[in-house]
This record gives sequence, structure tokens and C-alpha cells, in this order.
Amino acid sequence: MVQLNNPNPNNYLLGIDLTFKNPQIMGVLNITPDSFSDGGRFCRIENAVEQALEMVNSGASIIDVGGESTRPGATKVSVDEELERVVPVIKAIRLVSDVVISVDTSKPEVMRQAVKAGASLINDVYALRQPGALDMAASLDVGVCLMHMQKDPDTMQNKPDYSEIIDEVGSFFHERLQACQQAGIAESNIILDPGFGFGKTLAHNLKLLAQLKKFKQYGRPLLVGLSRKSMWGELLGKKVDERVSASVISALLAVINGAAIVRVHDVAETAEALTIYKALQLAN
Ligand code: 9MG
Repeated sequence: MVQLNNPNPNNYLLGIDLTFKNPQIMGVLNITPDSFSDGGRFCRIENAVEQALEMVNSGASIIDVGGESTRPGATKVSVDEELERVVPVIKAIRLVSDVVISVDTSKPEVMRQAVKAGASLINDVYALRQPGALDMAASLDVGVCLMHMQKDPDTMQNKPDYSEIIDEVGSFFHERLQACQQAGIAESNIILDPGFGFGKTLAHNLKLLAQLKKFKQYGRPLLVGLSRKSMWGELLGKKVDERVSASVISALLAVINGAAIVRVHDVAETAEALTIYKALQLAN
């Protein structure tokens, strides 16, 4: 694995202490046509805000707003359609809450308009590798989550292959950190994510989770998304709506192994687990 000489110990970003001692919950807010009732645009925005506020009240300090699914085979969405989905929701959340808003996008124009509307974190599953994304993120000067993905959402689960996954994800982080530095993105704005389920088999995912701590050598907070992922279907034979326990347990294990942020659907249940974890830390 590539070693960085001088890991940056400053993990205070977005107004939040992002050390493993103070794990944060990022709540998932998908704005896709099947996510909300079909009662028209206003109803969709109102429902989305309600769901965001419920997640905040349950313990989320970041809301991740996404307008395009990254599941294999999901329909691609145009820039205009994605803007139409996420921007009004971000504006509406910002009007009623000062929660940190993240935009789950790889498109530079969506990044720009989402930040203008109130987002302060870009969650990019392509780690700013799409044309124009690096320069856009540099000009916006907000937080950026760089996620590892082998290939792209349509091909990633077609025989994922690594000679040594921990080394390869580590080299990817090193390369993207350098690309960000060259583009003028402050290292203190960066969060790293190994990208569970993005071009990985069950065995790869389990190894990443078991050895997550190794990625702390890059000196940046780690974000982890294990919520409801198909790896739990494969390991436990559970359907998506039966994966709450697996999601909560794995979020807790990720935090124990060094994650600063967990991206989850089941915020209240995850918050309970993390409250117990923090109480144990204090009692120790
Ligand atoms: C958008 N999205 C879906 N899964 C994700 C994960 O594991 N990490 C991040 N950063 N984003 C994700």
C-alpha cells in the first residue's frame, strides 16, 4: 500500500468533528420517481423535506440528496432532470434546517447548482473522475467525498477482480488525493470512501470492512456505506427490506474499525447503536 509521509491529523470539516471518536450519521435521501408518492412536484418536495427532518431528529448530521441511482442497470438521468430533482429539495431543506447537506452526484453542473442551493459536501461515486468535476469541486471549495469504484455502475459487478484489494483501493486514494491537490482542492476538504459494493465481490467487501483501519494512514476521515447493500442479501439471504439488522451491525463495525461517517437508510436504529458505542467509549 502507498504510504503518505505526512497524514493530516485535522479532521474537523463541515463544522463537524469527523474523528472516529465522534462518528456521524449521513442519512440517505433518494429523490427518484419511485422514492416518493406521485402527488406532483410540490408534494414530492414536501415529502422529501419531511423525511430529511425525520432523519435529522433521529440523529443524522448530514443528509445525502441524490437524484440518480448508481445501482447496476439503473436508468441514466440527464443533467436537467437531475437538477430538477435535487435542487428544489436542497433549497427546501436549507430553508428549515441548518443540517449539513450533501449532494450525491458526479455531474459538475449539478455540483454547482446544489452548492448554490445550500449543499456543502459533494458525494461523488466517481471520485471527481468525470470531465470537469475536479475543476468544479476546486472552484466550489466545499467538502468532497472521493469513493472508490472499479469500472462503472453498469459493469462494476461483472467479475470484479483485484490482485490485492486493500493495496489497490489505497493506491486509488493516493492517486485521487494527488489529482485533487493538483486541481487546488484543499486536502482538509476531502473524505475517503472504499465504496462497498462498487465493483467488489462479497469476499472483497468483507476484507475491506475487516481491514478498514488501514485506510486511516491517508489522514482523512473515512465514510462508509453498507446500508441495505446486496452483500447482506448474499451473506444472509435477506431481501432489501429485511437488511436493517445487518445494516446497523455493519455500520457499528465500520465505526469500530475507523469510519468517521456512516451513510445509512435506517437512521434511528443506527443512532441507537452509536449511542451505545459512544457511552462505552466514555465509560472506558
Ligand atoms: C451514493 N452511494 C451509494 N452507496 C454509496 C456508498 O457506499 N458510499 C458513498 N459515498 N456514496 C454511495
